[in-house]
Amino acid sequence: GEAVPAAQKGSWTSFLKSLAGFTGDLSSLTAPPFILSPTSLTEFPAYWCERPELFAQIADGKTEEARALAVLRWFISTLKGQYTSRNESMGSEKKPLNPVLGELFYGHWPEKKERGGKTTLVVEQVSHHPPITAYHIANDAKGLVLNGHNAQKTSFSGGSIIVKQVGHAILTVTLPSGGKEEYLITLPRLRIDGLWYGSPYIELADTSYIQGSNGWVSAIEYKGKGYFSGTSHSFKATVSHPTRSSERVIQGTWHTTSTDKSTGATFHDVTTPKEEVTVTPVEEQGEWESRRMWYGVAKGIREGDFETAAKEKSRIENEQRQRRRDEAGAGTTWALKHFEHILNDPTYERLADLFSGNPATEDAYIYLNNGPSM
Ligand code: 0T9
Repeated sequence: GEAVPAAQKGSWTSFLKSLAGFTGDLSSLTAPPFILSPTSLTEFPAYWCERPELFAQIADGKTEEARALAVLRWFISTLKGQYTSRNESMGSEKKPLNPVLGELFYGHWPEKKERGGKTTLVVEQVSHHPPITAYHIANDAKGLVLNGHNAQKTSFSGGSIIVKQVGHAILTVTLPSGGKEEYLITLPRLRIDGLWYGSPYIELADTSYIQGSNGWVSAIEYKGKGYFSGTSHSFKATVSHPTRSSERVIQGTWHTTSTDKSTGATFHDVTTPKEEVTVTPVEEQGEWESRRMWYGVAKGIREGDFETAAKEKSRIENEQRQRRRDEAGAGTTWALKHFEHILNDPTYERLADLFSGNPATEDAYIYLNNGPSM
């Protein structure tokens, strides 16, 4: 394909061949330089809050229904960033840097009147094999906390990479009355297409759910070209409550706009600019912070100096291997810094039960409330 530099065609073809019949941890496969991204997966949870106003507005909903709709609006509005922003910034989907165990990413969105207060982000890589990323996002002034973790199960089918997202997020809303609402957010399935031509892009598939403790549930169905509206990135969400006879239907494309079918009003609109997370300059970061840790690799990738990038990457990986050997020798294990791993999440269980969510239980990473002051 045209997107593949002539000198890398052979290695791209062998990469695609190694994908066929592959199941497991894709991040560990060696890919040709042109497809490498200088950004680590620990940065991805920032996509949850690049429209901090929409996040803050969840707390302003006066009724349970209004809040459930605000949660859905914020969620849908994150999808463009989560799944198309590499295409916009780098020309196609790219292979992110594979985080090391203990890697950290901190950031915030500054305080503004429209969002009540500042929004903070704490991310930690809590597992390397398989890669698992835990995150905590909070807007304290608004009483909003999003806590979640992410892993992927990948397979290859019909020329595409199929990614099942493992993990979930819980959004907790503390109301001015002191009451508490929780929302369980499950994640869509991904298909990575365009591989043959060396210009991968993501399409979403199947259904994801947002189940509120107040009974409101959104089922979001994703379709690509040729369904609902005939265009890619289409979705149809139904918002319902067990005691209501009618349901609300929202339909549109998640990377542009959607309409509330019951009122005809625009439901979400992400054609306006988003706001990237604010991060401490790399020179002031600690050695476990993502941009500092990967500085040399990222610089090499950005400048086309792949020899330096590869050398720096080997140095980081060897250091990690040595650390694991030392731990094995001393009979110790790596201690997480900001999260505690629990094997069964009672909040997940309670909320998944309300919509027959599958599986019945999941593990989770509980935030230890010890992030840096930002
Ligand atoms: C959570 C998101 C996730 C992470 C990425 C599949 C993928 C790693 C996981 C699911 C975020 O909230 C949303 C967006 C993009 C997802 C990535 C896209 C991708 O390609 C990678 C995988 C591991 C690869 O790097 C595949 C090889 C590559 C050559 C294809 C571009």
